[in-house]
Amino acid sequence: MGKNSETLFERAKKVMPGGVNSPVRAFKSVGMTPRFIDKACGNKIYDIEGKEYLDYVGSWGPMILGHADPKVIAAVQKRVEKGLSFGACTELEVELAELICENIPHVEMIRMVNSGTEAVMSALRAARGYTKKNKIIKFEGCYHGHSDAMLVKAGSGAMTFGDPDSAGVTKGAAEDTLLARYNDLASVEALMKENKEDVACVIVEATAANMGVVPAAEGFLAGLRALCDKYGALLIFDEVITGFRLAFGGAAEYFGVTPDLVTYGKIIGGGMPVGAYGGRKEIMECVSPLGSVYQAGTLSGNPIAMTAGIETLKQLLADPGIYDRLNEMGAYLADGLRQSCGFTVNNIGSLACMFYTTEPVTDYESAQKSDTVRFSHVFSGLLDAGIYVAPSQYEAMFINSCFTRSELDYTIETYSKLINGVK
Ligand code: KE4
Repeated sequence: MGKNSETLFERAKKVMPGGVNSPVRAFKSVGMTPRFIDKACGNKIYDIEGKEYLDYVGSWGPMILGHADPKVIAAVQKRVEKGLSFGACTELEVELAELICENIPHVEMIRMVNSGTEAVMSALRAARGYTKKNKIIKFEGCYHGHSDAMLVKAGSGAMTFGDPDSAGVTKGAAEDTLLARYNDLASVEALMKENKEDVACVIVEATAANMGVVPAAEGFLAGLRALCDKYGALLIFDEVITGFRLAFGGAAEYFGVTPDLVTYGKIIGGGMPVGAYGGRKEIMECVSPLGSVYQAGTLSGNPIAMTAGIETLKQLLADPGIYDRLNEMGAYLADGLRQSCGFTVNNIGSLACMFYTTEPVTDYESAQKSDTVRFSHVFSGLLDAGIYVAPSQYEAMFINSCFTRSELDYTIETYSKLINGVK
């Protein structure tokens, strides 16, 4: 019998928890068998049976240039001939760090790691080490990877599976994590007043994209900046999704608000495992071996991953118009879906998300008003029509630079048929 997603998934479930290496991929919230992907090119992915899909996941954000970008592939192919990993210093990690520090003013120094989770975990440790304070403020529905302190009312998969607090996270690991409401500055100030001067930092997705897409409201980020200055806390922008996507300088550039620290992932690696954290020099200088905040990684700064990241960021820097094009496509798709389907569609830049509610969605609570059963029906119909979106309501649609207007129109028409047809 030929290989197909069903047989592969049965094999996978025998040897990996839930048959996957990351929960959201299991298609559990839509009650379907996940598609096993064989290859991808541009904005298309192909499953193991050769079916083609328009890809609005793009590996959850990294593939802003499209899959298998020829220049990225060529650079990686050339580099692998020199060896895969040395566990030693290389010129490539310096080049990627310089590319970022020279083009993003608020990143004076940066440390490469291997995932967004590691970037966030390390940035929080640096913030606590630098400020000598303990409490962290995060926002309900925001997801910052799976380090213990962040798995409290997290978004993304945690929200999808309805277990906002993960098993295995001890009370001690979570008790210094304080929860505020997204887009609600009063909820932040209340926590800061309650915890006196013990708040090390506020960490925020500068546009939430793990409870579906929920842009920062007017003045929200500037308000966080002011509160952090008032109470002596650091402001951390988690730009794992928004970094190099909303603008080269990410949400910080897009909104014009300067964080003290920033975390990156996804696009910085061009599809290879890379995360990073960086920011003000005086803070980053507290990181080992210079300072007392320990953090390390065998494959951090891996030469192949650095190569993919360098080539990706170089193309973004060489084509600043890409952001206008991406943002225009995002707005076009969102307007088309809004007008033809009548549901709430949030959009910022090349991120979009339809919620199956007609109410505004501005935070964790309102995001949960979406009819996820309706979501599942439409998801299944989209897949049949060759359109691959995230298998969860609480994710984003990612548009990459390879999309065409006619593909966006096809997507809008398909959504409209599925929704208007299923009324
Ligand atoms: P990773 O450890 O998955 O590289 O990054 C964690 C992370 C941190 N911060 C933000 C804002 C993120 O969105 C993420 C990870 N994003 C999810 C998608 N919502 C990754 C997909 C998955 O978990 O499989």
